[in-house]
Amino acid sequence: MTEPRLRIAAQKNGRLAEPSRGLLEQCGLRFSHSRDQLVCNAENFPVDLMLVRDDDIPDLLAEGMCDLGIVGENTAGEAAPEDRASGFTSLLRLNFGACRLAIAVPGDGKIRTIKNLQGKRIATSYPRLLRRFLQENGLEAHVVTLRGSVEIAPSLGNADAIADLVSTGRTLEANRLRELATVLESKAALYQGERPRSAPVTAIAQRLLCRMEGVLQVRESKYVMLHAPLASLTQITALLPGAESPTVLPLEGENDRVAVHAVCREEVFWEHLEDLRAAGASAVLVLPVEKMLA
Ligand code: PRT
Ligand code: ZN
Repeated sequence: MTEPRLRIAAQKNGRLAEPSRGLLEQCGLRFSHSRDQLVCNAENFPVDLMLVRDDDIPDLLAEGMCDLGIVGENTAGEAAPEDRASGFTSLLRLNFGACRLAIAVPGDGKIRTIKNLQGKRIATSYPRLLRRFLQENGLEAHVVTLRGSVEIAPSLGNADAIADLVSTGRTLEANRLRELATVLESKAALYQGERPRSAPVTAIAQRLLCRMEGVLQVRESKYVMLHAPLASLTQITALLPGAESPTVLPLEGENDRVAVHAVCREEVFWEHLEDLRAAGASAVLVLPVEKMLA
């Protein structure tokens, strides 16, 4: 009998391709080099990585052709704008692929507020998310669905406004477009198909999810060690950013000072250290955390 394996779909080429694979590698998965293949097998973990177009991932999840998928919330949201019976659910928001689906209009035009969109033509590759936004705002507009090059539609006279993905805003600027409203803030996320799967595959998914959560947490986490006067212990532990129940240890030969060790789950800035010192802390050490398993 073949060993059960978990199938994960990720983008083959494009903005999410490298970070998706990178995240899996940070979870300890090692892939064979065959980058051009449709499926890449992890050598040291029961995972097969399916490399596909990002737009195909929602369907692959819904049809049960993969168990997990990494895709932008914009793509998943467009496939299932009403959050109902989509065949997949979000498990974890990831820390890459950030962008927003924004409505933009010609900078010198008459459309100044979203109310002015009433009756206008809006070009987009995200018709379902856009229609939901218009409906929520009590607007009726003509949605023009385009597959690409949405940003040039206004200058070609094909639309009065657009709804497109924006990250730096440079593309809008280059096309003399001004952002008017945000339809959706998006990041890449890990999704799970809702089809039932075997217990061993579920267990593999759970193991991977734990590692992924650990990887995401570790990025900001620091291990902080310091010496604190007993008298200001409460004050000092309160100053540790994002720390839960620090460890307090006696210091050899000292009755009025203790050592404090804590995992800080938020970024530790110089300002935090200065505040700690002002509160009486000394010998402050901040160490990186390499791995974490909650
Ligand atoms: O071939 P395949 O279908 O897999 O790829 P694709 O061409 O559909 O997708 P790709 O690789 O361009 O984007 C994949 C995902 O990356 C998107 O679905 C988003 O979730 C995310 N993402 C993050 C972005 C951007 N940022 C982004 N800036 N996707 C597209 N853009 C576009 C933007 O619309 C503009 O045209 O990139 C251009 C530059 O943006 P600015 O604002 O920096 O100028
Ligand atoms: Zn795509």
